[in-house]
Amino acid sequence: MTSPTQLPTTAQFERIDLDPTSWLDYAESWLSPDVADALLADLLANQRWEACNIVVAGREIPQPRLMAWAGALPYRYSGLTIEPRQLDPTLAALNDAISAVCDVPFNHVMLNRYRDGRDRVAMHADAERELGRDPVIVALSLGAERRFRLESKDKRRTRKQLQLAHGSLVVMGGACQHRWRHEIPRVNQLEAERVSLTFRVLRGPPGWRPADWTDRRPRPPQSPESDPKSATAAR
Ligand SMILES: O=C(O)CCC(=O)C(=O)O
Repeated sequence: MTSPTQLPTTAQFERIDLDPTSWLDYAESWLSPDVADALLADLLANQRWEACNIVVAGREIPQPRLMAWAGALPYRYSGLTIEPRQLDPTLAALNDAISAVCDVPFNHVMLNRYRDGRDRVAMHADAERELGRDPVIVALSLGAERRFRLESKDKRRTRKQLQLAHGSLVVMGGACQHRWRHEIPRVNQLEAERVSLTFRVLRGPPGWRPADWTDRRPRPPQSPESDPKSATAAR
């Protein structure tokens, strides 16, 4: 188990603005290489990694990666309801440290294991109602460096990308889940494994929704530097 005392409770973030309302914060070296190596070995050896199916266009297909879900509540996405396991001491220590770093009381962790470059996650947004409006979601990356690609949902389809380093944290914030999608694309000739842990605040069980939820996002406040065409296209 990774000792909680080895986990920093602050991080040096670089801010990457995606649009006037959506941003990423990236900390390339949140964990030292030694701590990141030990944590990766611990997670590979001690977590129960599951192959889960999702439903796409009415057909059940295997997800191209292994995963697990930890916290108190089940999570439902893409036709899959995944039952939770308890946060074990390693996951609880990480959850506490990353909650302190971001000043957000995370309560659930999704674990993804990309066995090699063929494993991936397709373009999607984590916009389930149970996460509430504008959820902050943080990913800790361990192991092989992989490309993180984002694409805006408006008709411009603006693209951004960054490489996620071993021991790094990336925070998706603001309207990121409502205005952008993200993916970890397949890469050729990569044999090394990668594990990512994404920390989320789940506000209720599957089907829960905030009292003020509407399926359309209110128009963002206009700022002098915002581009009016982009604000219109994003609605
Ligand atoms: O592996 C990652 O860094 C991203 C995972 C992801 O997109 C997700 O859990 O929603």
